[in-house]
Amino acid sequence: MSMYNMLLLQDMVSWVGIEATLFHDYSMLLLCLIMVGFCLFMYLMYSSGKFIIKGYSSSDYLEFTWTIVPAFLLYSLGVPSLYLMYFMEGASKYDLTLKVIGHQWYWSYELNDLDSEIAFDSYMVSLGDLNYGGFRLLEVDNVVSLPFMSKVRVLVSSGDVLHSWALPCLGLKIDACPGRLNFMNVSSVRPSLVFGECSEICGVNHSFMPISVEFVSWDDFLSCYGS
Ligand SMILES: [Cu+2]
Repeated sequence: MSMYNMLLLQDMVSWVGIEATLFHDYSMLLLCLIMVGFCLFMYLMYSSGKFIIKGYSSSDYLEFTWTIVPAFLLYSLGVPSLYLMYFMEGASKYDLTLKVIGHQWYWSYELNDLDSEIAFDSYMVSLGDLNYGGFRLLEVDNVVSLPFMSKVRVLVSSGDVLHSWALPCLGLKIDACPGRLNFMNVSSVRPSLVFGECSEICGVNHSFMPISVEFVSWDDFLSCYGS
């Protein structure tokens, strides 16, 4: 989860998140190389006393270079970006479906694949009720349990206004639109407890409808929901 003085992304628990982090690191590396290369080029030109426009006008070689190099850089960014986009869409097969509905200002969840239908609301734990060591503005009264190393299809909608179900540790952000069903596949690679918040300004208590999901083994998941 996000901590004080954190500069980089959070530790990811899903393949999508890990791939997104790798793409972010790769893009930053490319950006730094371009910046360093440009500064070095300018310094060498300046220090060698050849900082003269005349020498570079009508240069076929220069025009060829400044066309090919940016094209190659864009290509090297575009290919992994497209790969990541299709990877996020995920597989069509899934083990479980979680339905998420945003309300002003809480989340309600439904699990319909078990023996009995599970439906519950998840409200933020207020500051006065927070246990010692609990995370302020992130703890909820009903944590969603999901099995790890499983493909969970998350269907997201809203009962009133726009919300967004976002869990940065999973590299996940799904808009909850009233009258519309958005979906994404969620899969955690390890047991974990992840936190998120509504990421679409939805009213006066927008900051007070956090999301908390724990990924447990199948046995713990089934015993948790009594199936
Ligand atoms: Cu909201």
